[in-house]
Amino acid sequence: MKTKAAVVIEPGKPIEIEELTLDGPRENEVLIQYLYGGLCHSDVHISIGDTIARLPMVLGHEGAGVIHETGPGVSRVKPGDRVVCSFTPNCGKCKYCATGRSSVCDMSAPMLEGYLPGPRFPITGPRGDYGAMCLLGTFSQYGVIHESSAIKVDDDLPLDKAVLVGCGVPTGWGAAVNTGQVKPGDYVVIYGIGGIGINAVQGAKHAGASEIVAVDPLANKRSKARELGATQAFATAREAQNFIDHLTNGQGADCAIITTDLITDETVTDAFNIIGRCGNVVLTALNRVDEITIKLPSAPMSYFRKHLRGSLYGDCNPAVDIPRLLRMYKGGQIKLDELVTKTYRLEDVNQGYDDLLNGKNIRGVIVHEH
Ligand code: CXF
Ligand code: ZN
Repeated sequence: MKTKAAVVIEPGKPIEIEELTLDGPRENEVLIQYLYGGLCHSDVHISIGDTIARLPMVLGHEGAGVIHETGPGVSRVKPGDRVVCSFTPNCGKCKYCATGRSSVCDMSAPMLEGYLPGPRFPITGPRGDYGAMCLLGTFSQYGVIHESSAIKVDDDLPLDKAVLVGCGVPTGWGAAVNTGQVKPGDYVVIYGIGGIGINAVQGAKHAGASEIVAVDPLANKRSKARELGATQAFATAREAQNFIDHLTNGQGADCAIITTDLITDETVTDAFNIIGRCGNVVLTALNRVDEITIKLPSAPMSYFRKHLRGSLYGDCNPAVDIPRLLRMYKGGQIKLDELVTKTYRLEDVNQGYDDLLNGKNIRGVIVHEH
């Protein structure tokens, strides 16, 4: 069948809309009609060239839609099911899935090459085989994905909001709750209030933090952070450091979460200095894999038992945590409606990313036309 999709052909060039050909679902694969795709920063990293991926690639790793067809052997979903996509498949059998760490499932290794197990590329077009971001490619009207990338959700959920639980919400929420191990009464500092940082605010609030300090140079981001649970919001790391020093009598924060688009060694140093003994610094940003972004003195790590922790998908297990977060949304324990700043047509994907890069959006969402 044919599908219209947003594709990165060459880094540094605008994202292009192309009509591509989609093969039918094979063993353990499903055909999904995407209804919504979230504009997460990780996709634009590829089009800019900050992240090296196999090209051409259909972008989009936050998606929600309806299952249209299932291949042989599929048991997790059936035609007609409404699903939110997980940006990592979870095979359930590898060492990591079997030990509750399915965000790093073996099957997710080719996220940036974008092929299904095989290797197999169900999307083809004028430039040959097309990869699909995170084995999804949600900036396409249709996709063929592994059944474990599709998480069935309740029929009454608004998918235009639930789509954000595919990446941004668990990545931020889990960075505080899981990776940062925030506890009731803790002092937490969050650097960068975008699609991830705002959900780290929500996670820290959920975990019962007493003080949630948001750091972002943009006033609109600081005000959104306050709206969703930040107790303080500063434009600079220096102001946050002064506040925490004063508040804790120099003892430092319990957790610092870095959710800026790209990490600089300056921000890592700020975060390292703001935490106290046994504190956690959580890193979610995605720089180029070979770039050195951490320059720290090691002795204070030992003396003061400080931890630096990398976090992927907020260390969540998507198959259980996507439904969990959606239950919490229904129960009013986590906000989604307030996260969406603007919706876009697929053809306006470059505008959506310009708005993101210019700091206008907390979250933008593509609404597919069918
Ligand atoms: C990323 C993780 C690395 C591959 C692309 C998606 N996660 C969040 O945006
Ligand atoms: Zn993402």
